[in-house]
Amino acid sequence: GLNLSNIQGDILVDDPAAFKSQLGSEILPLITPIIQILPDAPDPPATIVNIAFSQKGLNALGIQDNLNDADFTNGQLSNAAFLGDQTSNWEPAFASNNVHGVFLIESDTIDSVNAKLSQIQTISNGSISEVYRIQGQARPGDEQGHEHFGFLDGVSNPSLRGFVVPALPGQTIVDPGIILLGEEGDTVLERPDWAKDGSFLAFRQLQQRVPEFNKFLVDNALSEPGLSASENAQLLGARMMGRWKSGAPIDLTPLKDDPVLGADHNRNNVFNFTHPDDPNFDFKTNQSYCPFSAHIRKTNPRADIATSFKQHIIRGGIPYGPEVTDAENASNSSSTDPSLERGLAFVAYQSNIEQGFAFLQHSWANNNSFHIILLSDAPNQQFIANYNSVGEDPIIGVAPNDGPRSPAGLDPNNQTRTITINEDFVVSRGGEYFFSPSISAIQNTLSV
Ligand code: N7H
Repeated sequence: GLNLSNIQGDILVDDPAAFKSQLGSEILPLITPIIQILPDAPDPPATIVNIAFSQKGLNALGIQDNLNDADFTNGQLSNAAFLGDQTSNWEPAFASNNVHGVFLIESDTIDSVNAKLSQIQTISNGSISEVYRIQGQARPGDEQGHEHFGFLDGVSNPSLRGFVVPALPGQTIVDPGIILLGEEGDTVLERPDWAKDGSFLAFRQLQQRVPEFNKFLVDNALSEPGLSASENAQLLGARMMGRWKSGAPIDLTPLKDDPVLGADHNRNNVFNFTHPDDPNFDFKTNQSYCPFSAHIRKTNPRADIATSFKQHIIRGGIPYGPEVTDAENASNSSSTDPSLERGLAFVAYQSNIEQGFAFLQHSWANNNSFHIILLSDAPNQQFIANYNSVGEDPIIGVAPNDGPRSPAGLDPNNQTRTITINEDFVVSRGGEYFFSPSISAIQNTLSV
């Protein structure tokens, strides 16, 4: 399946007894196990239905067990300040902190998604109510698979050791317990038995201000000799991201895009920023290939950390909202019309939210100095260099008090220069933390 359309329906459980019995009988056969939902899964079904519950939702179902994840237990609203969010931008459904669960429905067409949704509505017969819905949609034509800024997404995700399919060249292999609870490598030992093979789903509605992003690239175009003004604007965007729009990593092709490389899954992750073949290249100081602040280097520092690390997530988001309109393009600004909001319906799976999504956002993306962050459980896992004043992630980073961001290293010819970014290109509209259970947990625990 291609799973180009997607609906996320956030629900409230109004009649727990009725819902639990429907969950165990008619809803259960519709649910796709989490292992088949992970992006690398070999044979995803044509229509995927995932169900996940917030802590409030587990409480509503009468589940007393503690899953031992403080971020999950407290909910995403309590984590908002830590993540750098302005809760004034949050969707009321998330800001009111009363979502019990979420259905994620994905398929090739919106018609099949809607058909599955009405099937669930018929089954539930009023036992649950929908409090919020986001409709994801792949972008049209050649932009399919690309997010709203125009970059190919879903290029790099870790693979689970011993699970799913063999890793691709350059793909990070992690212990399955980094993503699935109760598996080898889960850093939290006390989990209820039924939680095994479930995963925490961090959902975020991330608005993207596309005309503003494009204008920023033009206004701050780099000055690489031999490139046109528009190529220099694209170069800036690629250095902010760490990849070109095609997905080609700038660490392998620093000055121009290479769409063949971008599309080649056997090559597009074969890099780790170190360039061992070049004896004159010191990756601890030289940002000529990839800035330390680039989005993909901030969120997955690869060889910048001397040993393997646990701060990994599996992403499975999809764009939402319409294409940029001519009027928005002409004015270089996003419309305030809510029906024209666009962005990424961001989904990250991990077994430990504080070590996964929240760590990447808070301690790496939002952190001005990408250095000597002792990774919680292993004091020897340090960054090998002191990357001082690297600046925030230019895509998703948030500076203190939402002030200007100042990533360094974006200009390959003047690597200590910082480029000030006075506005946010990505605005968090909030979200929630959910637990996506295994099929047997639904069958034997959540529905009884
Ligand atoms: Fe990012 N983008 O399209 O601009 N991201 N991201 N992300 N991101 C990645 O490697 C994007 C966000 C990660 O292993 C690519 O698949 C956008 C958050 C991680 O090399 C692109 C938004 C967090 C990786 C984007 C957004 C992350 C990654 C390259 C918000 C975590 C893999 C394609 C609207 C806190 C890094 C790819 C690696 C890659 C974009 C959000 C994390 C193009 C638009 C909130 C771990």
